Formats: sequence, C-alpha cells, structure tokens
Amino acid sequence: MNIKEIKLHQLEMDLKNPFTTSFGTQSKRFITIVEAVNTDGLSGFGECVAGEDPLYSEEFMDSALIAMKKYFAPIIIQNEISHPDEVWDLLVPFKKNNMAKSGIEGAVWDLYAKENGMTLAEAVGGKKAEVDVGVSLGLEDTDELLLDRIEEKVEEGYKRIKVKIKPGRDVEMLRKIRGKYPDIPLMVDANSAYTLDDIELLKAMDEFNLMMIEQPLAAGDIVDHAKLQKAIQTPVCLDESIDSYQAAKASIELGSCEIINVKVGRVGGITQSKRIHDLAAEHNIPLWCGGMLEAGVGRLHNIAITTLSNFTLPGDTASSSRYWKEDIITPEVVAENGVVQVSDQPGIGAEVDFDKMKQYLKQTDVITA
Ligand code: OSB
Ligand code: MG
Repeated sequence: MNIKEIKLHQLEMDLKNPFTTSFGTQSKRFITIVEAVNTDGLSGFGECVAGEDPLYSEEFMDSALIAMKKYFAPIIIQNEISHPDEVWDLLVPFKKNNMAKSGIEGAVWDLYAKENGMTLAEAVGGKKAEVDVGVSLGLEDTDELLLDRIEEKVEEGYKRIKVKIKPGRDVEMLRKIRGKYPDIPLMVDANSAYTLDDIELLKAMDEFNLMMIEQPLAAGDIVDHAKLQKAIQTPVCLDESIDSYQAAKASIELGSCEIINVKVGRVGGITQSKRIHDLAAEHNIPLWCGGMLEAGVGRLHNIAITTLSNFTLPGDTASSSRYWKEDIITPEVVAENGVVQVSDQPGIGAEVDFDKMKQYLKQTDVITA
C-alpha cells in the first residue's frame, strides 16, 4: 500500500432524536471521517467514534482528533504497510487512545480491500451475506413514551430490543414492557450505573427473561462482574470493560460475562476485534457488534466485522434512518425485518457522498509526508 495523505473530515451531525443513557443525553454527534488516499488517488474511509465528552470512556472527540493528527496519521504515511494488520503494531507504543487508532486503521482496511478488489467483509475473513440487527432505545421521560418507541421498532421487525436502564428506571419499567410484550427478545444496558450493593435489584431482573444485561457495573469491575454473574441467571454482557484483548481474556477467565459486545473503536480497530473474536469463539462466548451512534462509514465497518462466524447475536447496527435524516453514504444502510444485506461492492461497499457530507462538514485537516 502506498498512502500519501490522510484527511480528517470533522462533522457535526444532528441526531433525529436525543439519545439518553445512564451517563447523559446526546442530541448531536461530532464524528471524524478519516480518508486515507494512496498514490493512485484511491481513497479508503474510517470513522472515529469518540463521543463529545469523556463519559462513555476516557476518549473524546478533541483528544482523538489530536491523537490522530499528531501521532497516528503521520506514522501511517511514513511507514510502508503491506497489510492493515500491521497498523496495530505500528501504533502499539502509544497507549490506549483506541478510538483514534481505530479511525485511522479503519481507513487503511477499506483502502486495502479496494486495492485488492475485495469487500471489507472478505478482507476481514467474514462469510455471511446478511447480518441480523436489533435496535438500542434510549431512556425516555416516561415509560409510556418508551412503550411507544418499542411498538414502532417491533413493527419494523428488529430482531431484538435493547433498552437503557438506570437506578429508578429499571424493574418497574421492565415489568410494564414485559406486561405488553411477554415474548420479544429483550435486553437491557446499564452503562455502569450499578454496583454490587444493588445485587438484590439485579437478581430481581431474572424474572424478565432478558437475553442479557449489558455492563451493569463499572468498566474496571471485572472481579465484581464475576461475582454478579454467579449470583444471577441473566447472562452478563460486557461492553465498556472490554477495551482490549487482555481485558477480554481476563473477563473470560474470571467468568465475568457470558456474552461480549465488540465495538471496533473501543478495542482499537478491526485487527483487535478479530483477535477477540477468535478468543471468544475458542471459549464458546457468543458476540455481537455494538454501536456508537455511527454515521454510514462506521455502520459499514460494523456490518463487515459482524460477518465473522462467532457474531451470532443481533448487533446494534440498525438502519441509517434510525439516527439520521440523511446519512453520508450512498446507498444508506437499510434493515428490513431486522436483516441488513452485506454489500458486494469493494471495500465498505457504499460511496462516501461528499455532496451529502457538505451539510455537516466543519473542517478538514490534511496530513501529508
Ligand atoms: O453503551 O452501547 C452503548 C451509544 C453511545 C454510547 C454507548 C452505547 C450506545 C448505544 C447505541 O447503546 C448503539 C447504537 O445504536 O449505535
Ligand atoms: Mg453498551
């Protein structure tokens, strides 16, 4: 590969509806689209998923932008790369900053696939022609509003419904949901809102036949998650805790979870996602691909990684229209009856549409040799 420049397109996008989790409400997304251009003028695209503020994890959009500009993009331009798996090794001296690393690595993966006339799914080793998707619903002001949202998404055919919970908006809310929908595939995501002191409340959730409870405790609490998993029947799924291959290994060995949500950005890119995939498969831990309210580029990367065989549970990569009035890719991602077709076009499988992107673009920084 011969990458001559990297462009960092900084976007400000309005979400169709505010998205509320236990850690806060977002109504905008600040997204950096990374474009890696080779000496033939061919471009590959990645997306940096860091949030506006360091609330989900320690990374945030400004820190990620600096990390990409100052450290990661120059290294990619200065070094000869023959395969995208080499990107992780080049960046590994720099600690963490996984979402920044992943944004850059993603652009290299897409470019590699395009240079070789393959789909990104083929390049990562995935075999599926379509993937199952669910939908993640934020907290609403009232349970009735949430029930309306659920109704809408059940009618759209999503394969499972995930609802956000936090203290005070949990057992009673779930009782109302199960009262109306006794059988839908349902799961909850706490985004670390509880501690082991809440163990009785978390046990009480066993009665709702949930597919899983995602990240009930703090990210670093993998020992406490192991204690919790022994005490409850509902499978624990880890999200924030799994920020590396090592964290996945420790969590599996300790019995901290029965399921893992892989987010490409959180673990540092596709190469690390594949390593975690293979490790989890060896230990019979099923996976699904989480989301970070991505625009089209990130959604397509998520779909590509989901084509690996151990992603057996529906992911959060819903339709573009779930979050955006207009996405930045053509064609947009469309889920029909909870299924997304994997594109057979090279790379991510859709065009980044600069005409559409213009309305969101605040600034582009160009890094050259
Ligand atoms: O915890 O999975 C999460 C969105 C932003 C930050 C964290 C999370 C989420 C979601 C939405 O749950 C996933 C999506 O639809 O992209
Ligand atoms: Mg989560």
